Amino acid sequence: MDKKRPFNVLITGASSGIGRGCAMVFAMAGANLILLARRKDRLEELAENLKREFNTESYCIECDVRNFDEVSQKINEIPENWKNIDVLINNAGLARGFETIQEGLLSDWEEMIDTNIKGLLYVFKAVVPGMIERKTGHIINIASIAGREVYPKGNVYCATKSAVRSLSKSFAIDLNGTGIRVTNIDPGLVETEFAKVRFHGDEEKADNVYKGYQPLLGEDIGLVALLCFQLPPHVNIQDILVTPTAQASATIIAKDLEE
Ligand code: NDP
Ligand code: 8X3
Repeated sequence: MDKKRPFNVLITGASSGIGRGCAMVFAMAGANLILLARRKDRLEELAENLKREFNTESYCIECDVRNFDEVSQKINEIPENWKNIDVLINNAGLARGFETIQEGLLSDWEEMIDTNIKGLLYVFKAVVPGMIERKTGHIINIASIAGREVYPKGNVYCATKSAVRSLSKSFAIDLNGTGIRVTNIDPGLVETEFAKVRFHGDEEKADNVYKGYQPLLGEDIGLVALLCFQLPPHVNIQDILVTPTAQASATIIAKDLEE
């Protein structure tokens, strides 16, 4: 694409962590941002900061991706000058609970399946027809190393991320010939609010996940996403695994926990 033309990037889950990091990196690259999450106050604060720092224009959408009618209505309401979405970063998601499968809570399973799989599909359904019509666009799905490797107590979360990985491949196959690029990014450990959400707000347990090594930051995933987007239009990175240097696999992490 002509990099001088302002480009529009829709980021789901932009109120925190990886989504926020993507917003910062794409703002630095000159994007107009469509920021979507449930916590609109956070989106507006981010938009203000990005306006001040990079003169970025943002359009904030308060939306729960689990509700298709809401997703569809809010995306339809995007003003005309924002409607041509060049990049969709499907990032909103969560792990909830960390129990063996036999001890898991039905409500946690439903929340993960509804957000990580159905929510991603709902946003896809609302955004992608425009890309098909314009014969251009880039869909970047944030899956996880957890979609490649199942680890103890990862069960339903791993299954949802495996589904995202599988959907990324389906998007690529079924959209082949439309001019749309599809990239699946599988991050390893990224220090965000992810662990706090997984442990139902237990800060101590959450902090321990990121102790003793340098985890990735949300912005690191933003940089990877931007790199994929900025390659020439005939080049597509389909699938990428990004880990901290200290992480070799989902469960092998070199930690220095000595005081
Ligand atoms: P955070 O908890 O920091 O951010 C999650 C984001 O998702 C928030 O902006 C949240 O916004 C949004 N979100 C959650 N549920 C909904 C919903 N129902 N509707 C709309 N937005 C929602 O975690 P991360 O940044 O780490 O997670 C982002 C993605 O990255 C997730 O898909 C996660 O699975 C994936 N990931 C994370 C890794 C990590 O180690 N942190 C590694 C690999 C993948 P709000 O609450 O305001 O709605
Ligand atoms: C988040 C990373 O390893 O906690 O997807 O599953 S992990």
